[in-house]
Amino acid sequence: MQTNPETGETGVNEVVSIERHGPVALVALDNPPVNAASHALRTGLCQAIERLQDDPDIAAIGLYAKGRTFIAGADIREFGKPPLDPWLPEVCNFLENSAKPIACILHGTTLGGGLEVALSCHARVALKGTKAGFPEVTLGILPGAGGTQRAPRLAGIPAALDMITSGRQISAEEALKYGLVDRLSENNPRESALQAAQDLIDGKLAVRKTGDLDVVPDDAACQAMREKLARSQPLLYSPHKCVDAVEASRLPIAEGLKEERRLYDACMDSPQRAGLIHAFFAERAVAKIPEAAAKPRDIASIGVIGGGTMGSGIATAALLAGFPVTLSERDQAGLDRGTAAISRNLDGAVKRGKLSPEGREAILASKLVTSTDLAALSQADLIIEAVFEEMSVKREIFETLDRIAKPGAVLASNTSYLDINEIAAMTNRPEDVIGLHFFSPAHVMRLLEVVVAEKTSAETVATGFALAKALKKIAVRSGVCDGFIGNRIMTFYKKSADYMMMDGASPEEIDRAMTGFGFAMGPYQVADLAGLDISWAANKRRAATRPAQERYIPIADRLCENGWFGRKSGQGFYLYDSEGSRPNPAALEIIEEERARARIAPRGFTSDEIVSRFMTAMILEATRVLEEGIALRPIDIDAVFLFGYGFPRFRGGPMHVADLIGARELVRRIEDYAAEDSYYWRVPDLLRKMAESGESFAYMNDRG
Ligand code: 3H9
Repeated sequence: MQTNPETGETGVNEVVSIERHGPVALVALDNPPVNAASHALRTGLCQAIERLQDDPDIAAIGLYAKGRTFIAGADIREFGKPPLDPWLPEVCNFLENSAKPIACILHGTTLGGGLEVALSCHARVALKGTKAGFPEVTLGILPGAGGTQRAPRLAGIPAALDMITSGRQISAEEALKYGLVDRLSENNPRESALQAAQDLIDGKLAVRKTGDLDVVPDDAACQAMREKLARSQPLLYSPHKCVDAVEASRLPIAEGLKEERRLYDACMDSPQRAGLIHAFFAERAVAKIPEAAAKPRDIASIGVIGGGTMGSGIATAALLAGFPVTLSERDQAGLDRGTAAISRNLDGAVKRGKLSPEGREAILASKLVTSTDLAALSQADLIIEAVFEEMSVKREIFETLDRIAKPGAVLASNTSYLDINEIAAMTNRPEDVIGLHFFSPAHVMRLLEVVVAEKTSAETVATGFALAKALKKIAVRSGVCDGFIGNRIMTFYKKSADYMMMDGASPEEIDRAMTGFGFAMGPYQVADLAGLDISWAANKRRAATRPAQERYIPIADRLCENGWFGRKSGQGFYLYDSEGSRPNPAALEIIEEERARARIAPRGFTSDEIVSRFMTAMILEATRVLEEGIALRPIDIDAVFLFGYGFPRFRGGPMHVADLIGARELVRRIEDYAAEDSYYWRVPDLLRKMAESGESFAYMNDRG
């Protein structure tokens, strides 16, 4: 390999180089964007260290990374593929056994395998601002390159348990406090590496082999963590294995590493690992849109119209991200309600530690402006309408905005189902009009559906995505249809639950089956929380256009007729009081009455059947959404449900689940259910084609 005359670096391979400075050798890693420990990085690192072992001129090695971070973990893209030697655990052991002491410099986000590499070196220096952690548990695995054995040796079992089971990132200062690093530095990575290696030689930094250190066993801490996880994460697999692995650190290092490997392999084989890694990539894949190359417009100020739950939530999200916001309402009373809601939302942010009390005061004093006159929005760069879901109301607003908004302002509607093409046509600038569909509470939920109408310009779409990024939300591109991606699919699968309820399953049984599957809440708990009156209004609106063949279940409407709107009125499918919630006997009576009226002899449903029907319905409509081009790829639908609908992350999303079930089996189920209702249960063409060709949704993601 050649030496670069300018830097003095000798390349070992395309991502690793060596630079000599007297008795110090610097080994630099350069594998953008995050220096993931890919096969090339592992090979190059081992070759570099090996080359220096017998070099009589070298007394110590400084290991650092170029770019924004030290190694951010194993290369996740290699997971699930045949392993390529050397494995990261072997690399770590090799580093630990190096005859030449190695000082490692942590910077950026030193995560997972990156932290494990660091812990295998003989001394560690963290740059100020470094974040370190073991996020493996969030991917359904555990630190499998010695992290579960070396972290307890340096930081003790309680700290290691906390970090490894939570995936929490700690600061450089915390890492120092725990003993995971030996000192902090304010220098750059290369200079810090040079200094640290020289200090190893001069005895200013102690040379320690982590594997040689003793662990203080702590059975009580392990037991307490097991009990905590059994309560908080009963469905997850890997957190429990993390505890087993950390507990094994009481063994001699070689035996502990063997046990770690066994547990790591078990996690790797679990379907939860595949689901969680799919979710990791889903979060990032959604940004790859046809408009990605367009330049977003500058957004310096935001206007929000409507101070109800959604409008105040959107305003809060924008304020928390640092935008000045002008809130507009019809009258002063509306503005007062909106301002009070924003102020409560900010209180919540203070309580959750997301905002300081002074920050809250500063926002309310200088970032929020209110007005009953829409003209106050004339200078806003982006205006989001979040008023009553009625086309005539929207018309009034968008015609006014067309007159008063400055040229180039993005005009957005937060409508949940109305036609954005129709809204865009109310203006003379349809290219600036877009749907920005937030999820309630808008300052908390991460999903933002960016609804692209026929004439929306690429710059406007790119601006929607840029806004989402600024608000730390996950934007998913959706085409125009009733309910867009999420609500359209939800409206459909919710009917499958209603049919089961009518045919014999209780709301509680259905909710229990779906929370057992991993949903945060079951469909009737969600309905009660959202307010049954919302779907009651939608049902009434849709009644005129409801196809004659569609089976209609009037149970929720009957609850509403009694004034039972769910949680907010104290009862719905459940009764709510100070002791919590329990099934509402009056609702069960109404269910019985409706069954009798429809001459249905109720039958039992197992949890498996409930989950099967619910998931099949969800996948069925999701396939139609894909077929119609409303969603770009299957993975976009997964992201919508993961980040907007409480879909269990470890299951990866509905389309990931669909691939696990298989198209052929899904077709078989739909045809089976169609024997009772051939209107609702119809096989989408795409699914039938997939069943015939053997193609998967994952294949469509890869194809883009
Ligand atoms: C592990 O280490 C296992 C070991 O214990 C045991 C092994 C035996 N691999 O997030 P960003 C890509 S498990 C491959 O947008 P940010 C990412 O997909 C691993 N690719 O940037 C994206 O690509 P694209 C433990 C990765 O600044 C690009 O890099 N480590 C990896 O917002 C930029 O990412 C983790 O779980 C990876 N490890 O955030 C850390 N990481 O541009 C996972 C990122 O094509 N990573 N990419 O879409 C993160 O948390 C964030 O990416 C990070 C940067 C905080 C590093």
